[in-house]
Amino acid sequence: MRTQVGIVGAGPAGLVLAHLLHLAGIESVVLEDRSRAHVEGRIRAGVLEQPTVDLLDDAGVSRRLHREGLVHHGIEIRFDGLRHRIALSDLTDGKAITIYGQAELVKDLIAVRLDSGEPILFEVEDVRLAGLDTDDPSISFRSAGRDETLTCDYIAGCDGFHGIARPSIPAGVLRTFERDYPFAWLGILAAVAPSTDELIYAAHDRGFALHSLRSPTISRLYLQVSPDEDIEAWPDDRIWTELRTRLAANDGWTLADGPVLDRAITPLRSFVAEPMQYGRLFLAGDAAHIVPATGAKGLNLAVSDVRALAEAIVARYRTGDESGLAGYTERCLRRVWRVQDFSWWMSSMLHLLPDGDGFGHRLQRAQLDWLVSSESASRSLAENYVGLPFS
Ligand code: FAS
Ligand code: PHB
Repeated sequence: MRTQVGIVGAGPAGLVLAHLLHLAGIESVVLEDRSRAHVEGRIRAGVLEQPTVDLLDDAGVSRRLHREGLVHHGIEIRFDGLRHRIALSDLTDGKAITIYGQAELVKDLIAVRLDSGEPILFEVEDVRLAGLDTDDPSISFRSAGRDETLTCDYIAGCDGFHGIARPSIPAGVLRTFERDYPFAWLGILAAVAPSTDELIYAAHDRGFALHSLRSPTISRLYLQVSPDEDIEAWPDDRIWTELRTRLAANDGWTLADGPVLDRAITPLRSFVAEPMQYGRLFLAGDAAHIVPATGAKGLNLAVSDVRALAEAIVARYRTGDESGLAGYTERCLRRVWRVQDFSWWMSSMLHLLPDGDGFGHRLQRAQLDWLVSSESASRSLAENYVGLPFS
């Protein structure tokens, strides 16, 4: 098999990249090791930044997103029983976020890929990369019981944090940066109408809680738990009781509960691998970096990476200009580290942290008080939350 760009992974990064290259007339093959049903069924992110929605509009894959997505113009920060709205759109000249489950976006992108007739192979096995520092890199894998080799000009490692692309880079090349947070998120999807029109981020003495949503009948909520928490220790009624406590407001607001459709505990971490490339291999999305979900950035950062990668690859094929490929890491890292800083700040401000003498807790309250009382502080959050313009 031969193609121009071999793409490992059919998550948001791989699928958006494949579509952007297709629109530019560049061939690619997408290799995914899970089944289509599994990939389309993974419950993960839910918030799309304005630049992400704009890119999906330009790429012609946003019709269902606009039909079913929920446009939000603000978020709420809740602490000490008080409710504070951050007016995102008022503070950012009309930018907004769109609530649209990652699983729905992946379904749309897979459908577009299949309609294009371009190859996407599911349930491939034993994917290995070779020749990354040559002009003829290749991907070997097994598909339908047959050993295959895909030769290509470039390889995009879009296979997530646990994929094989990043580990394929020889030892000593990468420098990695990591922070493991002393907490995780217990996330649920529940068949109950959301008790709020906009996201609620709550800082509580028992821990952080987040009320998000997916549709007028489906709610998405999260609880801060310890990193080694056992999900079996959290039956539905305990989850709802804890959410009710942490999200409580002093104006009589109530939280409706309902059947839990999906539940999972996700550790929170910050991770960056530099450089995001080696020879003809380019890393994008979670393969290169992880951010704590507090800032709702993981999926959006994956999209911004592949926008830059697609632009660089298209320039190379159209004009022979390889500067975009050479500058890929530097261009992506500017946004990666801005998003890391924002996500770390949101996480550190809102979560209950180990704090011997209460100094840290008082700093958190001072940050929250400043955030909700200063327009410039609120604007700073709003600009980062709706998504900074692509470079
Ligand atoms: P992905 O991990 O989405 O996709 C990688 C793909 O590569 C997967 O389909 C995988 O099956 C495939 N793959 C892996 N190894 C392979 C191999 N060897 N060969 C072929 N294919 C291979 N972000 C938010 O903004 N908000 C959230 O609430 C949020 N919640 C999350 C919950 C969980 C449990 C996880 C793990 C992540 C969450 N994220 C969240 C972050 C998440 O949305 C990622 O940022 C986003 O999926 C990144 O997309 P990709 O880089 O495409 O990686
Ligand atoms: C979600 O809806 O899944 C979501 C929203 C905001 C976050 C993280 C996750 O910060």
